[in-house]
Amino acid sequence: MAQQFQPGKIDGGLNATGLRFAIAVSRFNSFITERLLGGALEALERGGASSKDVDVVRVPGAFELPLTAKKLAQTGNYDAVIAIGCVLRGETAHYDYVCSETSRGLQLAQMDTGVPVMFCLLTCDTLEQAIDRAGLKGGNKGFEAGLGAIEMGQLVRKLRQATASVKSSKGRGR
Ligand code: INI
Repeated sequence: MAQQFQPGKIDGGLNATGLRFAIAVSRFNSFITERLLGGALEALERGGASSKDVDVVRVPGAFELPLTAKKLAQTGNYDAVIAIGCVLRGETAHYDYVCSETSRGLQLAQMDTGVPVMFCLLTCDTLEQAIDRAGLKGGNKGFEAGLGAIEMGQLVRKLRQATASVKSSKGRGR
């Protein structure tokens, strides 16, 4: 019985050929963010993306990532946007404001535009924690974000095609 039950499957896969990407990178804590950028670029290249289909935009700090990601998504030129930043806890509440507004803004950017925005924002208590996640013990979160951008870029393309074909079949029925 279970063998007969075969639901339809829509997934993105990890082939970046023909997809276009924008990467917004914060200059704040660039020691970390440049390593995350390297990881993201490696994932896109390994996936088969062409360098002419990838644009890198630098911004002052994490707080500037949401507006930049939204503007990039609104151009209609990209299948996915990757936002890269690193916030390190200091002695004041500044960290909390930057973390919460950046994450909220990045989610809004993808929900408002329908373009996937990868959340590659390290929010760490110490520099050591950040280093671990930028290519050491914890892997490279930029690489993971690159893979996520490929999968979501492909998935959204497929979902768009599925929506278009449902609309056109409804149109024929009228
Ligand atoms: N920006 C960061 O990307 N990381 C930080 O750790 C950080 N801290 O700690 O202050 C930070 N602040 C700058 C902020 O993102 C804005 O660029 C700035 O406030 C100007 O709007």
